[in-house]
Amino acid sequence: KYPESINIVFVLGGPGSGKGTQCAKLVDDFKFIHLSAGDLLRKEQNTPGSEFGDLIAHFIKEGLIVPQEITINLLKNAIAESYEKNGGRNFLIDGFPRKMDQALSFEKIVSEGKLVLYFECPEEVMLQRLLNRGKTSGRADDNLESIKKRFTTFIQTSMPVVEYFADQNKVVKVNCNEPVDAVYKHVVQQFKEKKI
Ligand code: UP5
Ligand code: MG
Repeated sequence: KYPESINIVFVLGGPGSGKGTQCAKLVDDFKFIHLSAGDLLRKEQNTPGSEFGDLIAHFIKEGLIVPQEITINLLKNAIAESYEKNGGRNFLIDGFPRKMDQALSFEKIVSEGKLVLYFECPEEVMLQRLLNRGKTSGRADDNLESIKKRFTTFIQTSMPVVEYFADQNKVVKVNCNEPVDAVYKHVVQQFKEKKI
């Protein structure tokens, strides 16, 4: 069902570290398809008649990780769709996996990741970015209470995933506490070094 050689780059980092921003730039310059797990979940949540709408809304507001079956299915379908439509094989999977069970299931069901981009950013900086974005984003989790919960989940639940990949020498760490273009320069340099 899946192309034999799909290339997956996981893009991880705390809430507001700049995953979406950097992925958008990579799509412009490289042949990548950008799939944000959070975006897919929000889209599913807003699909009329979705049986998971309320559940997703609750987990996102509480900064908790939605049960893996839902997210993996959304990603699986999105990957298959891109492949069938235009033969896309190179994927940036943004904001996933962020819990160990997801990481292991995805490897088994879909594919291993080739590389992990890990965006490192001080919490204070991410907080300011998210509060600022919250003025206009309309995202239900861009408020102080939800942001704090997201930070806690990131440290307790998602960092072990980064460490799991680091043990396999797959992680490229990028400092995100710089202007967007400066961060992007580091990203491109890393991609060149790793021949992505
Ligand atoms: N900005 C970006 N880079 C900047 C820079 N270098 N300098 C100055 N400003 C910068 O950026 C955030 C804001 O910062 C923007 O305003 C941007 O302009 C500015 P963005 O690129 O959006 O950062 P990103 O890391 O993508 O932040 P996001 O809020 O999307 O991260 P999260 O990981 O919190 O959100 P996501 O959408 O991935 O997940 C949301 C929720 O979905 C999770 O909390 C969870 O409940 C659920 N979820 C799951 O359950 N399972 C999953 O697998 C995935 C998500
Ligand atoms: Mg994002």
